[in-house]
Amino acid sequence: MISRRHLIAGSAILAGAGAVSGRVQAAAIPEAVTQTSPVMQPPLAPTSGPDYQPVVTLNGWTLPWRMNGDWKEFHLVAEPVVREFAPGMKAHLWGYNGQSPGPTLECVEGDKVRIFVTNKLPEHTTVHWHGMLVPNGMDGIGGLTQPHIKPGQTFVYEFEIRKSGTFMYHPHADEMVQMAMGMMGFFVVHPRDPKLFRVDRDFVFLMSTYDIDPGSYLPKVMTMTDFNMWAWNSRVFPGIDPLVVRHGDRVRVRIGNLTMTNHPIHMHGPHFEVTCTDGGWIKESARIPEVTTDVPVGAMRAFEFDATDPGDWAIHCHKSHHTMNAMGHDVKTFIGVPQKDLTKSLRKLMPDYMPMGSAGMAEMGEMEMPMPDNTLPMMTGFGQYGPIEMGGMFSVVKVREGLARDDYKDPGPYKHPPGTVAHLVAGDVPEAPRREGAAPTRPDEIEVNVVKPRMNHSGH
Ligand SMILES: [Cu+2]
Repeated sequence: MISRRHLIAGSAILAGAGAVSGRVQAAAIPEAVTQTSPVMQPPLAPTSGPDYQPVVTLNGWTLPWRMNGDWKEFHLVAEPVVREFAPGMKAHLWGYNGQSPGPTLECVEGDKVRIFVTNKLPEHTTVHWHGMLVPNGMDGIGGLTQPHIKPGQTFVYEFEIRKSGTFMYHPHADEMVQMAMGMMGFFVVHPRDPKLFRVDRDFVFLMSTYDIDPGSYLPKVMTMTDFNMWAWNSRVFPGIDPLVVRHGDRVRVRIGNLTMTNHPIHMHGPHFEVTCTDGGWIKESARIPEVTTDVPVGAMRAFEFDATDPGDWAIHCHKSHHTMNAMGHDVKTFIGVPQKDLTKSLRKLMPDYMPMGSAGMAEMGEMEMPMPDNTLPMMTGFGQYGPIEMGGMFSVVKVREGLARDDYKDPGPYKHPPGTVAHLVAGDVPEAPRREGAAPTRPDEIEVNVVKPRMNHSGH
């Protein structure tokens, strides 16, 4: 679904496939490649310069470039886009080159890059290269380091890349609105030495949050804390790609956080080490083994692991509200409340009132709730054993034997070896023996004693 916006006669060379030379091409703006499908595109292997293992952007893609002399040229277009968050729900966002987030930019330490930015938004914008060491005038702060890019204008940023690592790009103009609308992307810089920090698979995704009322299409840009769509690359579970990994691979996951709260990312299965922040690579002797890493606001964390154990390993934000979707955030807690009579009286006031959650909320995972159009259920997704009861920031690391080096296709559910799955046992549960004088444990046995504070008048 790549379309070519405006082909420039004779210079339509993509993906660094060859050098463009001559004065005419040097002055021309390269074509802007667009991608509108939320399907993960294959990694873009380098065709010139030092070798590297290209990254894979979950539900996204890497922007092709062209070589112009020894400059690597990219063209970003800031524009309104339609993004599908998961099948059944689309949002009207702002992004780059057809999508939110924008395409991943990939370079090598020492590259000279020239990035054209065309503004097709209804208001001005800029691009800031978050974490990158650039000349001050290339830092992209509207008003402070450059004039704003007005609608219809194209600006160019030029700098030499001084340091490898993982960076981000986003506007520094009307930031609250433009980032709430989904404007952001990844900028990955590989080390010049191909052997340094080499991995077999390298995944990237950005975290973003939106407040989109059920049944509507537009994020509420004034929202500061109470978001209802917790997204990875502007997708929510079950719309987020699995991280497909070959058994034995060394794997890196790079996660950027451009939301307004921190996200403790927890991965089941193999333990990992955080190996890189926006500020650079962490020395091996300073790495700490983890199963959860907090990704602070306005920061990036990259972690690495060896895919030692085959299986379907969950990866998710550990703030449990962040693994839920929009519908149902206002549901009241009714655990333990018999709702029959309550429902009768509430229905007099609200004919559509639906009792939920007397025994917890799990029933919502299976429920076919009547919902407005363009709305996802609060918890959803089915696995091979039943409803997964998740949403938002949740995906699966799928470690499999015998995959091809470059195979990222969803292999389907993991086939557990016989006898290795938790299972039902037959028989009655014996009553636990009660010790003499033991404290009551069942709610109906607990007596509430009100103890009045003892007043000590004696000394006064
Ligand atoms: Cu979170």
